[in-house]
Amino acid sequence: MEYIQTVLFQVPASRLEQASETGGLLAELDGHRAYLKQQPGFRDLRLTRSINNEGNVLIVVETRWADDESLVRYETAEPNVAGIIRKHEDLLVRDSLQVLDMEALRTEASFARLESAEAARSRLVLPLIVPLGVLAFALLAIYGLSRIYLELDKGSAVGLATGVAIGILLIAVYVANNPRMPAWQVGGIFVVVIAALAGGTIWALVQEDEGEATGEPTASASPGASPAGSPAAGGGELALTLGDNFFELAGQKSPTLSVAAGKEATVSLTNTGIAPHNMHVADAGGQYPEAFCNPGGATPCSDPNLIKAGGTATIKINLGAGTYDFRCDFHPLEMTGTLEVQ
Ligand SMILES: [Cu+2]
Repeated sequence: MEYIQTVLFQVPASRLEQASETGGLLAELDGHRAYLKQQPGFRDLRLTRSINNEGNVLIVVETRWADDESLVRYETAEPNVAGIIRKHEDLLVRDSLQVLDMEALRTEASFARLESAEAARSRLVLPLIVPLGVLAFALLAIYGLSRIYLELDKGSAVGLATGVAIGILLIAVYVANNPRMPAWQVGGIFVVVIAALAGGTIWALVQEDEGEATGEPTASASPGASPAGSPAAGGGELALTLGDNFFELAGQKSPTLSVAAGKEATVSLTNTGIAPHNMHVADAGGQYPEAFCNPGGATPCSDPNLIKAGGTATIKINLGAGTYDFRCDFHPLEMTGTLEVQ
């Protein structure tokens, strides 16, 4: 820290010329510079003057020192500024001499140190925070969106995906047209997007939990509810399990299910897997007129036509005698079975 000695004194304007002449006070102070420069810890000498209200010239002599020992050593030995001025006391306004020792709180050098410390901090923190933030955002987006899509039926999922795509497009168009976006707008967009993602993810997780809670009792109840595997001759209830990715009837995968002809049979379905499934019966020619079936459509279809993980559904079958294929529309190649109507 810097130490400063400030010596103030006043000279009547009428005597200024006398002070300025060769060998005068001001000349002697100028000459003192050479001596000061040789003193340890000396940094700077400044002489300033101004005229005050009484018409006197106020002169300020400032010497700057690297430490207080240097200043004290200088002050306590001759020659020094105060001593030189006292020799010319007859020139001065009476009692106008003042000597102040001051300690600098802040100097340009210390400001520069403060700033560079701040800059170093931000140089260290920014390259860490930005990639970590982007990574966290990407993970949230991937995890959140996948959870949300799993909870939605097909139509809503397509709607949401379209909405997300349009949203990204709108933001991109806006940013392209406003290259100098203020920071609060950038931050605002991020906050809204992250809030929507987090909200959607929480909603999806809650839905999932509820699905599990309601799914479990039904899943354990269904095996007892019907004599699985036996033909429902009287149009009674049958139960079929939907796993990842197979139909199962009494421990048999890709099973053959039998129902009576010309009567409505209701088959209850339980999704014990993680993926969504459904059940879609082909027409007599082995064709699926709809790629994705609808209850009440051309051929029998589970209601709902998307059975979430842990969810249950029913399918009503009322067909003429014959053998029909059925499948899951989500996994049409691997997830199939045969329906015998007798
Ligand atoms: Cu499936």
